[in-house]
Order: sequence, then structure tokens, then C-alpha cells
Amino acid sequence: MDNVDADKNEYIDYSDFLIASITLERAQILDYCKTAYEKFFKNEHESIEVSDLIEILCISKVMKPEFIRCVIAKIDDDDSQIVSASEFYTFIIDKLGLDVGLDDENT
Ligand SMILES: [Ca+2]
Repeated sequence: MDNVDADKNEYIDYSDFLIASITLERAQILDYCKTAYEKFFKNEHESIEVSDLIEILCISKVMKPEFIRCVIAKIDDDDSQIVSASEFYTFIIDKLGLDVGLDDENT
């Protein structure tokens, strides 16, 4: 647990814990972003049709279809029924309030 004790005071206080969990979440979110790109946007137009995206996400059964539709409608900013990679990542960064530093993800 050494890496959780950020200020090296030998105690893991609540803020250390929060920082650790946020870091973990960011790493996971970046991972999801990469997976999402491979899955949904690695094509000529770097985009996916809303209906296809709903279908794929419903197969996993992690979220309710109504919830998926609602979120995707928000991601599809211009209401084109096509989610582009930029719409997708803009949504993640804006709505989740993330400062993930996508440019240096390989460092
Ligand atoms: Ca769109």
C-alpha cells in the first residue's frame, strides 16, 4: 500500500485514498477510451451509427437499454444519428469533467 500514502506520513488518510482512487479511475477510463476506439471508431469515418452503438452496448447487458439510448443521444451532439470519435471523446472529457491528458497517454 506504499503507493497510496502520497504524502509519506505513514498514514493513509482519506485524501490519499481519494487521490489513489481517482488515479485508478483515470487509468481505467483511458483504457475504456482505447478499447472504445478499437471497437467503435477504427473505421474510415471514425464514427458509428447510433443504432449500431446501441446494439453493441445492449449485448453486454451492463446497462439498461433506456439508459444507453439516453446517454448516446447526449453524446450525439449534432443529432445526426451518428456518433463520431470526436463527439464521443468530447462527451467523456466535458461531461465527466476529466483532465486526462490524452496527448501524453503513452508516457
Ligand atoms: Ca453526431
